[in-house]
Amino acid sequence: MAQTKPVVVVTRKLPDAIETRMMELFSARLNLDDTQMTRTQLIEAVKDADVLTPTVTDRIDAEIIAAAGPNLKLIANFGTGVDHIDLAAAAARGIVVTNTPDVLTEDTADMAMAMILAVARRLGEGERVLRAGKWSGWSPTWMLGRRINGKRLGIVGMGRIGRALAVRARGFGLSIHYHNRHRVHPDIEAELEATYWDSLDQMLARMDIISVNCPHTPATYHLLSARRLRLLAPQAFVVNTSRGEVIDESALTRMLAAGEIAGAALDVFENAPAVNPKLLALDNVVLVPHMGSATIEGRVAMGERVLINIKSFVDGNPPPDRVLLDAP
Ligand code: 8YV
Repeated sequence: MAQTKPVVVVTRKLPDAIETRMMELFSARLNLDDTQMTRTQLIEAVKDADVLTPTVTDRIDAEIIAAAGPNLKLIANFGTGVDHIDLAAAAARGIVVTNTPDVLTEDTADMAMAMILAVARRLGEGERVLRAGKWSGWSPTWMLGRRINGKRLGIVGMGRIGRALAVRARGFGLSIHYHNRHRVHPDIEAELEATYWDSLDQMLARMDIISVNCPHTPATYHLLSARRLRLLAPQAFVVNTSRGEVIDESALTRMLAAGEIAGAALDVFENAPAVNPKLLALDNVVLVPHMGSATIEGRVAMGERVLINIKSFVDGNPPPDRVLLDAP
């Protein structure tokens, strides 16, 4: 007897190859014009969906989860970060959540490295001057940045992306320091010649560059608080390719404006897509619109990961990328 295909609601436009496969495998409801779904549309969509595939731009909170019909058993997120999904509410309803780890590690680490270089060498500033027709020619003392080679990089969060960044940064002559909930395996530390700091405060005070690479969870909200930002040296740079919420963005902005921190490169923002106008007005910042994993290869690989998670689940097998609720 022919079985009906599970209804999969995909909230945003995905690469064509992924959408085609979605249509072949499932009864997929695609969003071909990529208009962000409203809350009302999301609430309506989860009523009869078997699977929801959201992205970072959808807030899947307790209210949306409560509106879900009895068929919704899987939220197969397109993306690694799941801070936009109320995991506890999903778990309470017996809804499994999956994400797409691994496949965006290298691209995001590339972006973090590019942003370290961009902010320290003032690429954005230089480009803005040139494009504005304000460049009057070379000068020995104009637009000087800071050398990367020989400096200390403090990585906050030594997961996959943190480690991939460390590999790159060593190639640029940076020494690697890190703070993480758990110390990484001694072999990895040895390979990266990485120095572990149990105390984030102690590490922050000693670094030339800080890169935020931990996920946003209740435990990491404003991890770089105003108090901790004040521990940074005035010549330090801050780079964030994780989530805006990990840094107290208002405090960071105030300190950048006051010259108490040398510069920042941000791919993510607390109220994205809105960006604090005071940040926009600063010259010593590189601002990128959440492009960390934005490669064609990465997006296709993320989509394939979503397909594998859904197919495994609907076939009755454990999906490979199940997200477990952190112990409180
Ligand atoms: C994704 C990201 O593009 O995967 C993540 O956590 O931050 C991004 O790079 C986005 O989340 C897609 O939903």
